[in-house]
Amino acid sequence: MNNKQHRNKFLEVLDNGVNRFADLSSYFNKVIIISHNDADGISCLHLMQNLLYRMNLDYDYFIYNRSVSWKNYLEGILSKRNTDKMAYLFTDVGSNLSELIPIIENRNEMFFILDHHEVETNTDISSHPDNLIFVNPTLYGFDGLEHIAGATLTYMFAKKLYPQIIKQGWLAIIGIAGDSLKSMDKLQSFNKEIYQELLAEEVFEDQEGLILFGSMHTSILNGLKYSILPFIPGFGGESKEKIQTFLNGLNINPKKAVKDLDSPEIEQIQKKGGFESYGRYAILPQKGGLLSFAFEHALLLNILCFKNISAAVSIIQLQNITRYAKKVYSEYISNLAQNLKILSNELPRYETDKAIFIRIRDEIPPSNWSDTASFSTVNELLDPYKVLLLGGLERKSHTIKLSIRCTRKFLKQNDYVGVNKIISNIKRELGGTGGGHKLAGGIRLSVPSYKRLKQNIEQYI
Ligand SMILES: [Mn+2]
Repeated sequence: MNNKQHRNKFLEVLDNGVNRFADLSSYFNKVIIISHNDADGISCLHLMQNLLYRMNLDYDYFIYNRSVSWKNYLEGILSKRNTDKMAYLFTDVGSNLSELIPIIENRNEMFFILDHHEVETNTDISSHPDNLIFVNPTLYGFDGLEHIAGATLTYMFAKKLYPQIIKQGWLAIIGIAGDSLKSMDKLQSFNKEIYQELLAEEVFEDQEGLILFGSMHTSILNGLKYSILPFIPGFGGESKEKIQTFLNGLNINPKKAVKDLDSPEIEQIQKKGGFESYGRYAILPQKGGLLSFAFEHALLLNILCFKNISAAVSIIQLQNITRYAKKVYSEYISNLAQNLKILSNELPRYETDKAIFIRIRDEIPPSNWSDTASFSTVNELLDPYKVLLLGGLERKSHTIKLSIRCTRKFLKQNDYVGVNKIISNIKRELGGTGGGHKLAGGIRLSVPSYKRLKQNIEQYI
């Protein structure tokens, strides 16, 4: 693991993909885009739609949410005509090559896959079918989360075919903000390069200040209460009165917008509040309100992707948020802040050397377990050197549903044995269903299996 980055090799593969697409494009009757159901994926989709429109290509799109196998999913999408005059263009999805190659092999269409998710290990990359162009920077030592978002990759591809796509570069900024979960001064590699390139082109604005992601668009009072990155213990999910008293004590108007705070105020808030959160963030000046803040815009898309996918696909083109989206967003953010507070203060836990079990009864509704687990890990609310297993009894199936999360610190300390590996170890011994990625996944277990897991967790890590 941790390969040296083969930058030139990757750029060569990208160029080759671009050239193949350019050569064949006048021959294609139609291109079908398939993208991921998250902010990054929706940003990729719009970049591609823009590109194909400019190239005068007819196109259609589908969103893949990974709840079904590629075989079942593509059955409903692949055209019966099976003609080489069509192309499929995957963005931010498509690295499950052991599932996809057997399908692609039997087709006449061209398949272009631009993805930044890790490729399943048991696939032989050297023996791709001829009709597959596979561009994935993780094969050349880049990290899909830290170095290159799906939208960064898609933007790089599109720009080589149509340089004026730079005007749509704000879409890449949304993808980067949504996938990296960091302030923009911490970007690395291609994410950083593209960010700086687009900034120089004045496609968006970069600002510096107090970072309260999730609530950058609101007042400092709401910002402290509803910030989810960082989640600030002592403020997050606390009462308005408590936060108001704190701000009044500093002579800061609680209604002052987060973005309007001056340096002395920001310094005071951090010093007296006992936290540090200062950095850079991206603003999309052509949009208003919440949508003008790249992180919040991306988070809204992520939320809508689960609630109402067509609202997600359409809102990215709007200048202002709809009333419906605003309601969905504020409900989500206030629930999450509340749940993170409950998780850090109230829930009993069972800890071993390498794991933390948190059993939820009625404190947090099951639909929120997964995001609560994710953001508690991203914020390191618990020991980052332990894997988190959070969940409880799911009444309808009478099984224990667990969200499993770990940090990069944990991966480094444990020979890169991540959540997906732990889940397959558990399944082999204890049964159950589930899966995931290095940092996040989930499993359903019978109650007796869960008890055994709790007793012997170390042997699965
Ligand atoms: Mn992505």
